[in-house]
Amino acid sequence: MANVTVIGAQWGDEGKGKLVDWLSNRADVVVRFQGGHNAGHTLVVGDQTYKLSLLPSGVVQGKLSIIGNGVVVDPWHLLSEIEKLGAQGVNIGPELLVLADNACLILPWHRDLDQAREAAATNKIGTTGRGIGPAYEDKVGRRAIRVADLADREALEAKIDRLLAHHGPLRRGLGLPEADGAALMAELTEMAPKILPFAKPAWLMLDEVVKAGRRVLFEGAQGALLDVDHGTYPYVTSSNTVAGQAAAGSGLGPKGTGYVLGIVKAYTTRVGGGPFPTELFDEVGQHLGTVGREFGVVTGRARRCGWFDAALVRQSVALNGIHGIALTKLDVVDGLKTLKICTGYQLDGEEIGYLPAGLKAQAALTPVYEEMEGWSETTQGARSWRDLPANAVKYVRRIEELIGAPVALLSTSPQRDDTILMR
Ligand code: 2SA
Ligand code: MG
Repeated sequence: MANVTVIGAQWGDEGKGKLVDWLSNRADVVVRFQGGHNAGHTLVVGDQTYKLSLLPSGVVQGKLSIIGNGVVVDPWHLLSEIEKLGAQGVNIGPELLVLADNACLILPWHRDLDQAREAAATNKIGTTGRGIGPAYEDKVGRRAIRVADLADREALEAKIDRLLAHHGPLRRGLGLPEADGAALMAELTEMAPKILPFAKPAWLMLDEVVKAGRRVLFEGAQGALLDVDHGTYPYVTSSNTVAGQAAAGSGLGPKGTGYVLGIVKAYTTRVGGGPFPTELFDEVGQHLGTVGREFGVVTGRARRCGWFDAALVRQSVALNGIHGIALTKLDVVDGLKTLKICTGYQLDGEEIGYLPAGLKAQAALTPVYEEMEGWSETTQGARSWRDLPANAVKYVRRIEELIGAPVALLSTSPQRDDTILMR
């Protein structure tokens, strides 16, 4: 299969950026299909570190990069990210970057709502505060401003009126200052000429690209357990993050999404609120957070850490139709005496092998663990299977068995070349 879809198989931050960068070599086009600048993808190439939130990771390798219709786009953020990468020597013009003309915009009003709601909430989602949820609400509510509207003053004016009618009362309810439609219009008019050169029918370009036999890499953001349908709702992001969204969020049909590569961290993390059955509050959890440098790329928040949850990843393998996984950050568990893997949960005296949908049930789960012996050698930077300690090999093999998917790639450091091709 020529095309590859890369998705996070846990709660995000599995190391997708690095793998997408590595796979970009073999692709002609890289496509983002959901989320927005809530994503944080870190790429380390030699002595350069690139932190991307909205741009597809393929831009760093000079690959044609598409921001698909499924993405919510903060155009001001996009321009600043382009500028930041320019300063690092990566020049991004309309020949390299395509923005779907039917993608919806994130406006400053969305960010205001997101942040004010989080501040007021008792059960906080722990969003990135970037306006993602409110922007998707307006999309589904058929009120959103889309990229193509930027070329149409009349459409913009009508949409701003429509948005004002909706946002006015919401803002008042949250004690936010009155929304200023004229100011928004002025900001949009000023920004439009900088964004419009990137705007194209992305679905048509993709259709042509695929017909010409070129290879597409789909870059997922967040993770399957943050999916608005399949994740730990309501502690989720507001988009579908599962592999199926690659088709709808890009405009290429389902047959185009190709090989589904799930990115899986050798332990579990999540940032923000919500259930996390294998979360650790002891020194092992601290070890994972410190050694794994588990801090949000976008917000700098410390991520919650815990043992590998095979039940959760097994669920993800099913939800995404995962063909194989890339296992990342194995070196972070180097040196731990004992490793625990969660194989299922105890709920009301019964064992279940999946995360149930009910909030109460999710909170009441007790993980069932299997213990394995750790290893003292370092696996960091290993470039061959043979370099791994026997117990590390056992750990990886056991993970494969429990999740029901093969490990296709093993990533042994953030560096591009520290990647072992397993099969
Ligand atoms: P939002 O902002 O509405 O999407 O937040 C809703 C939930 O989704 C989670 N979320 C994420 N989880 C992990 N990584 C993400 N990206 C950044 C990163 C996050 C950061 O790579 O580190 O810097 O904090 C991401 N984006 C959204 C979020 O924590 C909420 O639980
Ligand atoms: Mg991330």
